[in-house]
Amino acid sequence: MGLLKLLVVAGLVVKSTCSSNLPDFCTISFVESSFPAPDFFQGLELIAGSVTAQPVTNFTALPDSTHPGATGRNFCNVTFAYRHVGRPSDRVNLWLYLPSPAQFKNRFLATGGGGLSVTLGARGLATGLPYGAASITTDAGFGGFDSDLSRVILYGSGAMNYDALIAYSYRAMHEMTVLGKELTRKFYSSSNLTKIYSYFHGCSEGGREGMSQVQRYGTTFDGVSVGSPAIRHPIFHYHGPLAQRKHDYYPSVCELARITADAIAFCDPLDGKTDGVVARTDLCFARFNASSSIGNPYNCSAVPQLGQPPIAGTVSAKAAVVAAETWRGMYDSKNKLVHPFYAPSVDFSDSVTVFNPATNQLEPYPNPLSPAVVNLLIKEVYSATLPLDEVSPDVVREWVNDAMSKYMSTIFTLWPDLTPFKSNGGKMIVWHGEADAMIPAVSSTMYQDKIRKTMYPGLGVQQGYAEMAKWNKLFLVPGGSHCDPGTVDPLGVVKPNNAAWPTEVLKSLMEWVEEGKDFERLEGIVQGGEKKGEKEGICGFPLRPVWGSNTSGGNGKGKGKGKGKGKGQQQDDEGEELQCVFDQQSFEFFTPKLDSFLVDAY
Ligand SMILES: *[C@@H]1O[C@H](CO)[C@@H](O)[C@H](O)[C@H]1NC(C)=O
Ligand SMILES: *[C@@H]1O[C@H](CO)[C@@H](O)[C@H](O)[C@H]1NC(C)=O
Ligand SMILES: *[C@@H]1O[C@H](CO)[C@@H](O)[C@H](O)[C@H]1NC(C)=O
Ligand SMILES: *[C@@H]1O[C@H](CO)[C@@H](O)[C@H](O)[C@H]1NC(C)=O
Ligand SMILES: *[C@@H]1O[C@H](CO)[C@@H](O)[C@H](O)[C@H]1NC(C)=O
Ligand SMILES: *[C@@H]1O[C@H](CO)[C@@H](O)[C@H](O)[C@H]1NC(C)=O
Ligand SMILES: [Ca+2]
Repeated sequence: MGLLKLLVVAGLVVKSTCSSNLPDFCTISFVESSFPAPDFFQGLELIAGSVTAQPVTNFTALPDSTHPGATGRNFCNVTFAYRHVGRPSDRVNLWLYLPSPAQFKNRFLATGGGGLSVTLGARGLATGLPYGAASITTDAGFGGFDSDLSRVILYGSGAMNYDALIAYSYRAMHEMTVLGKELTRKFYSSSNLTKIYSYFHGCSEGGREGMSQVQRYGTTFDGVSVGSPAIRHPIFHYHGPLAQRKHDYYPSVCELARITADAIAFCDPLDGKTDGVVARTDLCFARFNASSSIGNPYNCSAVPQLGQPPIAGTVSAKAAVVAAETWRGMYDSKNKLVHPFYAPSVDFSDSVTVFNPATNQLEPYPNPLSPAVVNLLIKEVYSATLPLDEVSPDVVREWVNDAMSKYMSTIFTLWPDLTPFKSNGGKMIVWHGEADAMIPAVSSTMYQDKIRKTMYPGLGVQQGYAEMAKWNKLFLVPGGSHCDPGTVDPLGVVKPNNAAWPTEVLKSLMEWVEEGKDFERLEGIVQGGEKKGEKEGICGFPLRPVWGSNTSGGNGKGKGKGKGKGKGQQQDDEGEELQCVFDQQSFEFFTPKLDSFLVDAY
């Protein structure tokens, strides 16, 4: 705390010696004069003549899922490139938005990518604008900001480009951050005493990139915001298609959507508040039985992107079996868990089927990321196809085993000792939509628990988490989907979400880092319904949400322990309070053992 205070005080000595007129300093020569010294980062050399710099004025950053947007932004739009010594054809492009001195708030923001890309380009850079942060992104040397790992990972089938692999895994982010921080300091002629706070923000693959830095370079960031991290890369999306094949039934997305709707209707009130949001997927998993959907009607218009004609019918017993099998998680032939599960209230967007007009039948359609990752990283071949016939849970287990032995030190981002980050005073907020259909929320809870067990072995569960929350907090966002509060399901229906979403996670992080403003619940903004726009807290794991006293009748004052025995649905009453409670069964639900693996795989 003392150190933090000191840094905050130092941060007040904001002094800029350069002109505050944007066109005056947003020039190629001024940017070149702000370059890190040639020996600043050994092994890297800036590419002469690579700089571009253009002043941008009165720019509007549109609101995005994790920032509120901003108007009237003035910044210098800069790109430049560097190469690794000894690799003359190498070119890594960096791209920065450097706010005008008047708008710069002594903040640096590294941004991450998504899918197989390490950059979101302009969309990611805009994240820094509302916060007066110099923001930066890299193409990792993959050939431009619209390229990705799939274009460079293999020199040819069987010949892996390990430089690209390592760049993607962690190294490109690190180089970008170190160079970007120094350039930022020099660009604003900041004195050595001025604290420039350093942040990371990213979701999915971007979240993994942030985690890779926390695990490896504990002193580069003061604050890190990690959303739905893809830390178990390569991730596999085969549980849905395999469940369908096992029962030889390929339900339409329409039939599956009906089951999801039934699950949400059933599970919504279990959290004590009937608002269309399932805040307790653990209770939903334990109690909803897909059989209860059998016979319920569905009727959907065409889904052109899946080639599907209009379809109507009633939920079949086979569809119910397939749904239950999908939710169960992936089990191997010895009935051991290979892949974590999804809750019934999470939509089936990772389990869609496509209509084949040639056979007039629905067919399984694994998420294309799976064959891509398996072909490139496991089989090391350039191929777009991977027949589902070649896949089974036992095969998936062996892929994970192979991938672990091959990539544990690169793309698997699971190192559980974060002591250097903690010791350096780093703060981390991890957020994960509880209804994420791409990467199950349980992936983040399992990793969080691994950190807890590693770093606080002597403490009990709740005490361990309480200690860890001083620098590392995980929030499961009720109803939240993958990096986004709302979802568009495979039917093209935008799902309303009446829950809070952490739109301003960076604001919470910056206040925590810069002002020492600690918090238990992450501030979210209600996205829909009557309370749209209002602030609402999100519980920190392992505590779980319960609304009000959750007793029958639902008119309680909301002061109970959330253990009420009443039954029946409860309406959302004014005055019903959110409580965050520890629940042993819920905790166990979120920390399963993937016992298909002899090594502690997850
Ligand atoms: C800035 O942009 C807004 C709309 O985007 C416009 O209304 C305003 O006039 C602009 N201001 C200046 C100084 O150009
Ligand atoms: C920033 O510069 C890049 C590269 O020159 C360009 O593609 C992009 O359009 C610029 N962005 C803005 C907001 O001017
Ligand atoms: C700031 O730090 C750099 C590198 O340590 C040093 O070369 C420089 O003299 C310092 N400047 C001031 C004003 O202290
Ligand atoms: C679900 O309900 C069906 C029909 O009532 C029943 O046969 C089955 O055992 C139930 N499954 C579970 C897991 O309770
Ligand atoms: C499905 O919905 C359409 C449009 O609302 C309607 O015309 C049609 O009769 C419905 N089909 C069935 C089988 O209910
Ligand atoms: C809320 O009450 C219902 C009905 O008694 C119960 O089934 C459910 O478990 C309760 N939820 C919590 C979180 O305690
Ligand atoms: Ca609810």
